[in-house]
Parts: sequence; structure tokens; C-alpha cells
Amino acid sequence: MSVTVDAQPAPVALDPAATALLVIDMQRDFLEPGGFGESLGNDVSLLRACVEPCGRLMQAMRAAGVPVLHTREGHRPGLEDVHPEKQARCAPGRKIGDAGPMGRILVRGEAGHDIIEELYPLPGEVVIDKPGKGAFFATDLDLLLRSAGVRDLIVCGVTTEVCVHTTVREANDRGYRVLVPGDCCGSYFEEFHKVGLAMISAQGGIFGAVTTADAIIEAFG
Ligand code: C5J
Repeated sequence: MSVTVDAQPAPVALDPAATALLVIDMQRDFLEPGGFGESLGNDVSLLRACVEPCGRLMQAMRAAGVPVLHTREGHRPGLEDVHPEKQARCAPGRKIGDAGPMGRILVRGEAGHDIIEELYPLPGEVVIDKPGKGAFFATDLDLLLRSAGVRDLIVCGVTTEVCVHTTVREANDRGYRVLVPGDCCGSYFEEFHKVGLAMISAQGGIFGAVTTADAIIEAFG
């Protein structure tokens, strides 16, 4: 039986048995001082607002039996999977792989690469390590979702206009129905967050629909 979630541009009917929640990059490197986000000149405190609703949504989805998957952006310790263009866009002395207060910036296995304590995955939940912005690029996410019979994807996390957006667009192209709870997403740029959400739901929901944590929780409750 489907559940209907109030959303923009229109309510969305989700099949709970074919739904998964995908939480994008809620890592110390993006949300805490001293990591990748700050190394790019951002005020990381701006991402805090989405942590509480994101945590509530994760708990509700777990209670409803909906799988919760997590992603982490980061690179191999040898940096073989960092392309030169990405590296060139970093500030000198604060490049991917350089030492920082939370270990080497954006490198797998380092403290900064880990997910923040408040939203830590439960044992057994899937964690996808991705080298790019999108969660499907160079990962086995699509295979895992299709093997589990998932067709409806709730996508949240950080940042709205970068890794969340890229993933939502990729998911839409792959045939998933995508729902984005906007209050569970965060950006270093308030205007990008707003416009990023508006871009998803515009034009009749050109590549998804936008909702809130509470609307999803109510529908699944
Ligand atoms: C960025 C991300 N912003 N997780 N990564 O570089 O959005």
C-alpha cells in the first residue's frame, strides 16, 4: 500500500516497501571546523540547522522499516582517485590529502571523513564511499538499490546544490522517483539552498519533488 507525502509541486505516493532514505555526506569534513568545507572558505556552522530534522527523519524511517543508506565523499589515501582539476580548485596548503586538525583532508579513514556523531550509521546500514559529487558515479549504489527493489528515493544531506543536487539528478535519470526533504538539506549559501530546492520542484517537478521531514514522518507514521 502506498503512502502519500505532501510535497511540491504535488503530493507524491511512495511505496514503503520500495523506498530508501539516502543521506548524503553528513561528514565532519563538511560540518565541522578544520575540514574540507572550511578549507574552501565556508562557514560550516551554516550546515547545523539540517542535522536535527535529518536525525528525526532517519529514526522515523528506521522505525518504518525503510532502509537508510549513507554516503561519504572522499578519496583513497594514495589520492589515485583525485583528478587534477578537483585538486587544483583547493586552496594552497589545504588541498585534498593535506594534513588538517581532523587528519588528512577528505581522505578515507581519517577522522574528518567520518560521519558526524549525531547521524552515525547503525551497524549494518550501507555506507557508500564516493570520489565524486554524485552518489552513483564510480560506486555500486545503483546495483544495491536495484537488488533491494528500491524505486522511490528520499534524498537529503549536504550540500543542497552540490552533492545532493548531483545525486538527485542522477537518480532521476536512472528512473528513481525522488523526494527531497528541504529542511534535511544544508548549504553554505542560503540563496543556493533556496534556489536549489526550487529548481528540483519547478516545471512540474523536472527531476523530483520537495517536501519536509515532518511531512514524510506523518505520511509513514
Ligand atoms: C561539496 C558536497 N560541496 N558533499 N560536497 O563539495 O556537497
